[in-house]
Amino acid sequence: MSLPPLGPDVTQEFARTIYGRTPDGAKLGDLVLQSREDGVLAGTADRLRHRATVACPLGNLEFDTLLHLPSGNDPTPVVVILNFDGNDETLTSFPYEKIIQAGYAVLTAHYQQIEPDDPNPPAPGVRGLFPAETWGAVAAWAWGLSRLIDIAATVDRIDSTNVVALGHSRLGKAALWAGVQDERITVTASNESGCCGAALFRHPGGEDIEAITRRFPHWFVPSFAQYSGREDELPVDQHQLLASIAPRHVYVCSAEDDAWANPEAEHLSVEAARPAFPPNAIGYHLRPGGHALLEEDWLKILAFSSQALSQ
Ligand code: GTR
Repeated sequence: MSLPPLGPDVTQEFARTIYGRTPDGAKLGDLVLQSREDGVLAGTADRLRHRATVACPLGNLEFDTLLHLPSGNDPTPVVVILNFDGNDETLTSFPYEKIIQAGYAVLTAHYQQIEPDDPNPPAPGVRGLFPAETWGAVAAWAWGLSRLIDIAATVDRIDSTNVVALGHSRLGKAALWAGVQDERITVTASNESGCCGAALFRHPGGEDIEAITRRFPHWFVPSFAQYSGREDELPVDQHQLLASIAPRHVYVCSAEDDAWANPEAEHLSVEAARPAFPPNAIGYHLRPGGHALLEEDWLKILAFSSQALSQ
């Protein structure tokens, strides 16, 4: 396998070929508190729900956020993460108690409130609110992570200089693209992000460009599909995406039974990117089991992040 070399910044090349450019020019407008509850174990955290309005060039995007904030006066680092099934579902799927114990706030929103995951969406998402941009849904979700950081920056008890951007699977792809573009992200973490995430295109196995662009044409710029079956001709590969985040921190998670996300290609990508990073600034784990964001993944990501943030 011969990989394109690490070297000059190839962010523009990733934007042109795969994701599209994530535009600037949106401003957080209203952030309206909907409710405040005792969250997790009573007394250890607050749970706040907000309705956010972001002014975009062609109109407003509105979405709901859910924030878990450890009690106390000390500013805490924050994990920003888009979720798959709505904010309330995270109350059972995210290990909030352990996350709070580890000293992190978590700010989340439902990814489809940012951009529908649909090649022919019934109603447009944020991509319909910017004129004349060509960007795929992955780039739109990355935009959503950046808006969560804008929101986190308005909360006194959040240390918004210490931001972990995390995503699972398709949202892991979005977390990586956000990590490349938004320098406020201290640690970028992708969980089983696979093809167009952390995995090398040039290491065969799992999902490939033909499969991903056939099933999910809306995730990328339309011209990306021309590389179906022509992985070797792509001007970039994903170790360069990881390296574009350096010298900031990156953590990649794989699962042994998740062949579709090609754990070996994710690991090789991390190793190929490693020379771009300061010592210990890129981390990786491979755990047993299949495709899911488990408590074990969270805890390993947070352990890595705590070490990174203390440097
Ligand atoms: C799969 C897709 C992957 C991955 C996954 C997910 O169907 O082929 O690229 O993103 O969905 O998001 O769960």
